[in-house]
Order: sequence, then C-alpha cells, then structure tokens
Amino acid sequence: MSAVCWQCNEDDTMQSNLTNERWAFVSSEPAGRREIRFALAAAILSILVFAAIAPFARTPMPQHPVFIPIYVTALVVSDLITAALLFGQFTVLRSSPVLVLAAGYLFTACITLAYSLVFPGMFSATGLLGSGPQSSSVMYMIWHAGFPLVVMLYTKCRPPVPVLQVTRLSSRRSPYGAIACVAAAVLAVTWAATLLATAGAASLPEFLRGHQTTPLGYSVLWGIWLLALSALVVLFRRKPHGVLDVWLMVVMTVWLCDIALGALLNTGRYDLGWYAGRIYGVLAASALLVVLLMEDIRHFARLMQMSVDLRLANQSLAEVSRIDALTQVANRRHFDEYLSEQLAVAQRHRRPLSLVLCDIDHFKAFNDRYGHEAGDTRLKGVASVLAACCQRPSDLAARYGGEEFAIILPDTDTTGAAHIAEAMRKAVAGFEGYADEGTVRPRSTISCGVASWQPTMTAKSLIVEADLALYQAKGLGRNRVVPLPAASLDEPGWVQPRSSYAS
Ligand code: GH3
Ligand code: MG
Ligand code: MG
Repeated sequence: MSAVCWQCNEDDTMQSNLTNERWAFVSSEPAGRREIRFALAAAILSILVFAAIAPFARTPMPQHPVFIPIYVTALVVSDLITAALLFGQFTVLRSSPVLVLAAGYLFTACITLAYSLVFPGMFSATGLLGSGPQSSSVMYMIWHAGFPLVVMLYTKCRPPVPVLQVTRLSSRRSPYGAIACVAAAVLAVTWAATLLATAGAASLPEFLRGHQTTPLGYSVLWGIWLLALSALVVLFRRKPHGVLDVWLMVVMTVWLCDIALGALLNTGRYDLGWYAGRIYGVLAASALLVVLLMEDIRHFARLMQMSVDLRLANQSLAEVSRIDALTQVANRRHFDEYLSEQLAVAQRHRRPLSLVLCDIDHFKAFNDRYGHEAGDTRLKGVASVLAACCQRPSDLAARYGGEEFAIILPDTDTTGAAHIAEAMRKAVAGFEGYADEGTVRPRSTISCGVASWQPTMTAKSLIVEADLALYQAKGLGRNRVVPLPAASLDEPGWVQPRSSYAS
C-alpha cells in the first residue's frame, strides 16, 4: 500500500527502480487512479441497483429452496479461494493485515457452510445440528457482524511491509505456524457461533417469528448494518489507500446493500429483498477474488515481460562481451572459445581446420605519421575488409590483439586457407573504403601466416605455428601470405616489401 512509501528512505531514483519489485502483490500495492476509478464505478453501480430494488424489497417472490445451496456453494468456494490467495500472499509478505483479512474470508466461508447446515429445508426440514427456527437468523447475524469486525481489525494492523524487506524476513520464521493458529481460531469461533445459534438459540431473545423478523431482530440487524458502515468509514479514513483498501470499500458497500435488502428492508425469507440481498452477498464475496485474480494476471504478464527483457539484455550482453569494441569483429575471448570449440569438432569428425594470423605492416609508422585516431580508423577499415572476406557462416574473423587479426577457417585445408588469406591480403591492399578517414592516405598492407591443424596439435600449438608463418611472411618482406606446411598457390601475390608510410 501507499503507506509503504512512508517507510522508504531511499531517494526517488532508487525507489522508482525498485517499484516493480515492491508492488509485486495487490495487498502491498498503492491504489492508482485506475483502481480508484474502477472501484468507485463498482460502488456507485451497486448503490444505484440497490436504490432501484429497495422500494420493491417486500415484494413476495416464488420460494425456490434450491437457491440456498447455489448461493452457499458460490459463497463458500469464492471465500475459500480468496482466503487461500491471501494466505499465499501472507507467506511472502508476512503482513499482519493480509493475515487478518485472510482469516476474515476463511471465517465467512466456514460460517456460510455452518449457516447452510442449520438453514431449514436445506438438509432437513428444520435444519441440522439440532437447530431451532431462528438458528439460521442468528448465524446470519454473527456472519454479517463478524466480517465488518475483521475489516476494522485489518485497518488497525500496521501497514504492509515492502516486499523486498519481507522477503529478507521470510528466511527467519516460517509463516505456516501463524496460518495454522489463525485457521484454528477461525474454526473455534465458527464452532462457538454454531453452538450459540443451535443449542443456545432457545436462551436468546426472539429475532424471528415464523418467516418474519421481530422488532428486536430489526434492532440487532440495524446495529450490524451500522457496524458495517463504521468499517467502511474507518477504511475510508485510513489514508493513503492501497488497492486492497479501495476494493474492501467496495466489498463493504455491497455488504451494506446485502444487509439492507436481505434483512432490513424486506419482510422475511423469499421476497425480492431477500433474494437481492443474497445476490449482493455473492457479489461482495467475489469482488475481492476477481481483483486478486486480475492483479495476478497483470503481475504474471509483467513478469513475462521482465523475463523477455532480461533474456534480450542477457543476449545483447553476451554479444557485447564477445565483440571487440573498436573494430566490431570478435574479440580475443570469443576467438579463444571458438577455436577450442572448432578444434573439438575437427578432432571428432577428422575435418581440416586452418588458422590465418594477419598483421598490418608498418602500422607503428602509420600511427606515428597520422596519429592514433587515424590508426584506429584504419584498424576498423582493415577489420571490416577481413570480416567481409569470411564467406562461410562458420568462418570467424577476430581481433587477436593490437593490429593483429586471426581468422578461423573450419573445414578448410592449408591450400584453401592460403587462398582465402591471399584474397584478404589483396582486398586490404586494394581497399578504397578508407574515405571516412577524411584525408587520402596510403593504403595498408597485411602479412598473413597460415597454419592448418594436425591431429597432434593443440590450440596453442596451432597459434604458434600460424605465428611462425606470419613471422616468415614479415621476414620475407611483408604484404604476403606464408602457409605452413607450404601449399602451392596458383597466384602467389607476393610483392616486394615497402613501407609506404615512412616519411
Ligand atoms: P610490422 O610490419 O613489423 O608489423 O610493423 P608494425 O609497426 O606494424 O609493428 P609493431 O609491433 O612495431 O607496431 C604495432 C603498432 O600497432 C604499435 C601501435 O602503435 C599500433 N597499435 C596497436 N594497437 C593499436 C590500436 O588499438 N590503435 C592504434 N591506433 N594503434 C595500435
Ligand atoms: Mg604486430
Ligand atoms: Mg604490424
């Protein structure tokens, strides 16, 4: 509830970050405009329907004893589900108001069940459990006074604790002991009420004569109605309102209509007011249940969205962690992982695998001449050319470090890899796309060492072999490809080494 906000010491930013986690339950959620509007509309609608029916409350209606079992079943099922949901929320929130309310709904479920047992004509002509003619009336009174009392107790309990806080508390003590105690207390109260309404009914004053309520019965019922009204007022005055408060106010409004139509404005059983009052009773019982279920669906949807967002964030994080920030090709970590993966595949299927190590020639001189920013732009350009030369989806171009790149070529033997390396060398040497560098600068060349995996080799020895080949390419004059073991190239593209950056 909004009351939770009073307890928050965090600054606004932190609070908004935690908002979704805190308001994970309707019982700990502050009422927004949407809830207030809906609740107000529901309350106004109930009052309007009440006003329309009230003048005809005494109209006699056909007696349908089957109405009672239907009414009782609907009430008991809906109250029990509401109680179960609230108990469930209590196990997480450990909020005493939620526990009290859950107990209230369990009480209404139990007492409704007991009411059905003593109602004449339901299980026997006079009712079970040795009930007398006014037993069901007494049960109705206890039932309709009990719930407003529970609601008042609910308002007196401290506001619910934020979810994060209670989650930490939850590890300390099991909530099931409290639930068991409360459930036992509810059963005891119901048992005592039933005893009073049956065995003790004879010693009670006369509330019902035949099917007619006596003046004393009306006084008690008016008292109960005023009690329900007080519960509504207390709820209203307990600000700021949480979602649960707002919907409990609707429940109490419907409760007032229920008592007024079904017990005060009517004359007795089976008139219009009596039927309408019972229907209001079912509405009052199911109002909170509907809200809890709707909120559950809303929270579930929010949870689904969060899990999708989280998965996407994880995906992009995984991608970012595998990409070199400057050149946007795979980084060294991804290179290492991919090489060992592909070596395992090559080993298992006895397939060839080659590695090309490329190094930009005289790059230090380029940097010295044009500056590091220009060097970075050049690195990006070379990386994009190398990546574009990787034809198969399984080929991977990575930045090995500094101005060195490594290309993993699965399913490629030395000759094939040497051809690809040669194509790369040519593409870099002939690349015209350094336009974004702003000024025209000499093209770069690369030297490439090619090595192919042999069954005795590890990832490390393959890299060492490719490095050796690269070293030879540098030694032979740069801007060339050297494969190890030697492979014949149809079109060897060696050119004489020349540093075009030297000033
Ligand atoms: P060689 O032909 O023998 O490879 O000569 P080289 O100058 O390219 O090699 P050397 O190892 O002497 O220098 C590598 C240079 O690459 C040094 C450094 O200035 C440059 N370099 C490495 N990483 C980066 C980078 O991220 N950005 C820039 N701008 N330059 C880099
Ligand atoms: Mg180098
Ligand atoms: Mg270099």
